[in-house]
Amino acid sequence: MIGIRKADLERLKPYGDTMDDGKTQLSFSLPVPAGPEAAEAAKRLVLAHGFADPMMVRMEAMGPTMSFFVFYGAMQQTIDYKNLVVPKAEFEALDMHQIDDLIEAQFGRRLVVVGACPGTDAHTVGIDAIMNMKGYNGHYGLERYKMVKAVNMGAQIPPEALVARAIAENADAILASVVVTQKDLHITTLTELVEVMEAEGVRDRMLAIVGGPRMTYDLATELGFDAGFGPGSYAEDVAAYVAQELLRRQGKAMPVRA
Ligand code: B12
Repeated sequence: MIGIRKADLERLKPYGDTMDDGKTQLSFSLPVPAGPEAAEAAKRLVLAHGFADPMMVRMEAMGPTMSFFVFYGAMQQTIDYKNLVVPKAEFEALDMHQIDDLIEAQFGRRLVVVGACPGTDAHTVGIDAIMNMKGYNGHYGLERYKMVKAVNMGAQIPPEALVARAIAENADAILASVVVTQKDLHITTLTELVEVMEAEGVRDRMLAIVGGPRMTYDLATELGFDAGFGPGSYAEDVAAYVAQELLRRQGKAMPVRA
């Protein structure tokens, strides 16, 4: 068991095998042949980045003109973890049964969510992980929830079609999944989605939520969404958020659980 003191949290740095050793693994390639000069250049680059005690643990030739390195070094910078403030979706974590019970007790009806990969994005695995019955990584998807009606429109859905379906279903929330971020394509698509919601007069009527591997809460809210979910999120995260956020908007507090 690692003893963490308050002072450690104010000056947090990576942990290798002892507190505060700062040990970090770095890997990179250089566009020069592997050899003593490449190794020295790599070491100096690691030092120049402020890592102490650079140790090369691997140098591999990647063809005649490229070299690949793995280094260990001791990071000198620290972060004040104790006073870190990170904007994020605020909700109490609940499991599927607790969420179903909460919805049944507080809303007395199924909540409706309509999801899709908007625009040209063809990556369905993320939205399926959240919505499909079988879910992902041992976490059931929204289709499995007794008190959620989950409509998954799939990939490459124009924002207009997604909003039209959400209106037709009288949805409580729109769930968008964006994976491709090349040339900021996701920004264009998500901005369009919010604009369509506003043009249809439904932006205030339903939650707008976006997820994806490069999505953050900050970026999502900056683009006009209510919340953003990144890698490692599961159906219960978004379902707990949706139910609790809708309750908050009705001026109701999250009931204290026994
Ligand atoms: C599978 C895959 C494909 C498949 C997709 C098949 C399918 N039906 O989905 C195919 C082959 C079609 C494909 C195509 C392309 N791909 Co691709 N693909 C991948 C790959 C290997 C895996 C993606 C994946 O399935 N991840 C698993 C899921 C579960 O993770 P996830 O999406 O992050 O979802 C989780 C969270 O983000 C979150 N989440 C996601 N969505 C949502 C939504 C909500 C509401 C919430 C709450 C949470 C949430 O919850 C999920 C579970 O925790 C990645 C590389 C990689 N290893 O990640 C490249 C990758 C995503 N692809 C990439 C690219 C470039 C493309 C193409 C443009 C390639 C090309 N030149 O044609 C095309 C794009 C086609 C298009 N129009 O979109 C790039 C994207 C780079 C970028 N940043 O823009 C990647 C990163 C590969 C790379 N390193 O270059 N791809």
